[in-house]
Amino acid sequence: MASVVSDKRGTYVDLEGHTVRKYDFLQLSKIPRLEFDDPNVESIIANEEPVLLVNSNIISSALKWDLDYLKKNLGAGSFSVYSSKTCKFMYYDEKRAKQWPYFIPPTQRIHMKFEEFCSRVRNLKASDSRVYLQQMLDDSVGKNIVKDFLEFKWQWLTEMQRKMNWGSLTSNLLLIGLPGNITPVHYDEQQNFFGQLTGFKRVILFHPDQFKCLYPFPLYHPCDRQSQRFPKLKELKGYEVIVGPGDVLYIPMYWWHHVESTMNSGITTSVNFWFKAGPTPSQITHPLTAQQKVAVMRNIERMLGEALGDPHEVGPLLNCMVNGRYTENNDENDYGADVLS
Ligand SMILES: O=C(O)CCC(=O)C(=O)O
Repeated sequence: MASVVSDKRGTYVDLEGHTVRKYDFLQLSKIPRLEFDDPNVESIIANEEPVLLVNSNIISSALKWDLDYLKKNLGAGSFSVYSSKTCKFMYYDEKRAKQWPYFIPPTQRIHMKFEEFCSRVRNLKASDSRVYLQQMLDDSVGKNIVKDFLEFKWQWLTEMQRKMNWGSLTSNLLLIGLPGNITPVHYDEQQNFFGQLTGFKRVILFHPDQFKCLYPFPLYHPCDRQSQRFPKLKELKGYEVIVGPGDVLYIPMYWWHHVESTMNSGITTSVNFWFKAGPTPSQITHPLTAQQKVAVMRNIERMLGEALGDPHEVGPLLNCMVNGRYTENNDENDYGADVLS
């Protein structure tokens, strides 16, 4: 039986030597851990299933990216740092937030020099807001960082991109977090190779077919793609994995993921590789995959928003269309048509 500890922020258990949040109500299986050159890797990625790649050297040139090295080499630019009163750092779209007058931003984005971020991290008191640096890497970084970046295993990455028929690499997000920081469950519309550089993270993933249990915010909401409530938590079936320095986790597009920095491995540094989806296949086969169904739902919401001219009208119109016509318990044995006949 794993030992359990609690503090003001939550209850934790031991998972393979890592102290993580206790979520024992979730049914979680393990993600496969494979050598990056294992012959099964390609077919798993082609099937859009998550896999942890170990011993790959894909990001080994950046394993030295701890706070001291980054402080010396990251450059004098300004960095995006999110501040939160809790451990949770839920993403939201700042532009959309302006159109939702009652929306309370879950975090605040501030800009600071890397030196200031380091001093915030090193002097953080338990009562302070927590911080999470999340910055797209760009060409403002120092020359040693550029050198490390160029030494990533680009040949393998671009070969995978070509074989999977993905679109272009859109960005590399650098994430530097404190023990216990949580990125709550959400999905992205891009393919992701998520590389871990320092410290350990626990990643919980759910297949896109779990959409109905995760209740995402509407498309036009600032928290689009984030889960808003969990009434069906006990029905959820997911996967989990611990990622450590040098590991690369493939997070397929539309797969839900919760990411948590473990409590006992210090500062976590990660860098991801986001790729655009490939083109829609010319031949559609039925039944559609769960991923394709999520894309269809998003397109319907988008079209309605454009047709109605006001994103706030999408929900009422969808409800009006569905309620009593397509609700789950309204099958053909349950018409009750005789009431009015
Ligand atoms: O590492 C994290 O906290 C979140 C990363 C993430 O959600 C992503 O790369 O898509």
